[in-house]
Amino acid sequence: MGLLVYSVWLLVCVSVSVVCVRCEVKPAQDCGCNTLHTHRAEEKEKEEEEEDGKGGASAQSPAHKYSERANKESLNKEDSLSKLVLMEGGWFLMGTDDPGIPQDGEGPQRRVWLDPYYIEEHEVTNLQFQLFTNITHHLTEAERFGDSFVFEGLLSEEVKSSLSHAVAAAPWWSPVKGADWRRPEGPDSSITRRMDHPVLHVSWTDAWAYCEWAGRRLPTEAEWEFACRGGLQDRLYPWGNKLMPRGQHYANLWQGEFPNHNTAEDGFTQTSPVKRFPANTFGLYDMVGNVWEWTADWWSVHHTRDHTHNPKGPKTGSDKVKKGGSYMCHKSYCYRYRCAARSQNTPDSSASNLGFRCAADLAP
Ligand SMILES: *[C@@H]1O[C@H](CO)[C@@H](O)[C@H](O)[C@H]1NC(C)=O
Ligand SMILES: [Ca+2]
Ligand SMILES: [Ca+2]
Repeated sequence: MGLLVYSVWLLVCVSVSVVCVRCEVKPAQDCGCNTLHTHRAEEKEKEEEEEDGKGGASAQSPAHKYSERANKESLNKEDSLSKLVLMEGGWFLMGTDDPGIPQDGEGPQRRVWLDPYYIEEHEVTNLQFQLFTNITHHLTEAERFGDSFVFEGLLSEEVKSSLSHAVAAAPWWSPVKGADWRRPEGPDSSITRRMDHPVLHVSWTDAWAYCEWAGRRLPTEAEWEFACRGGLQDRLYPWGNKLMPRGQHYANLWQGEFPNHNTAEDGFTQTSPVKRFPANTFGLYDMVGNVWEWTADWWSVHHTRDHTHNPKGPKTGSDKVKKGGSYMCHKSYCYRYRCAARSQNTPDSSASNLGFRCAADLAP
């Protein structure tokens, strides 16, 4: 049964209380990483109307309350933001002519020019996101919608027994009520001992809001991939072509048999603290593995060999590109922990293996 299930790809559309699942037969590798599509626009409109009636979220916090809270902040914004690493840009080869997963649009390999830019050295952490929400009162989409996708292997028996609908064709993903960035495995979980781990359950929109607050922005897919490659040409991983040089783990991935047995040979069954694995030669951590990372670009699988300057992806679309794979990726079903690999989700999707890092422009 389990094996059959891997060969099925699905599109999950969550609207008010209806879940529709569309299944198509696709290669086994395509399962698991990119299946969380949610269409929540209607819900959002409804909530916005309700909020308008109440006067909006920001109007609920008077100025004196804001400054009171600001004084108690254990960190200030400048100290909390990640170190930016300068990427010098120039020409590089994006994508690959030897795609691990051709239908993801990994190819063809093409020459891309990038102007210099900055990128954060690690994924945005729970601590950083907490400061952002403390100051801005930003409510994530998972909090607004009241649920988010959690990998079932991480759920307590109690939460599992309360699940109303598991996703039939990908039983390891469950929409869990009350799961959000503060409670990554649902209401009975917390991030207290994970403040230096990457924040989870943030939608593209949430990630965008954080970067904007930080005076930064999300990287384009090209910028993310340039950063991932660390100056190496035509290599699979940020450190080269060998997954485990000298027998060492270079990224937080899945070892064992997905989805039932994670040996955690790399030390982690779930996320790891950022910067726990070696940096690439650019000084960037966890570019592959740990959590998937949102990029600014809309998704398309159609690329040409044309040389491009600072490409920003399609003008519009329905899904955003995410890069790098996660602690749930194993070669058997999700060979996406490579720099050229890519996947997609709708901008309002959130899950227990998806986060982000910001980029920034050079001062003019
Ligand atoms: C956010 O606010 C809470 C409650 O006041 C506080 O305990 C926490 O330390 C703050 N977080 C940061 C990162 O400043
Ligand atoms: Ca691991
Ligand atoms: Ca990552």
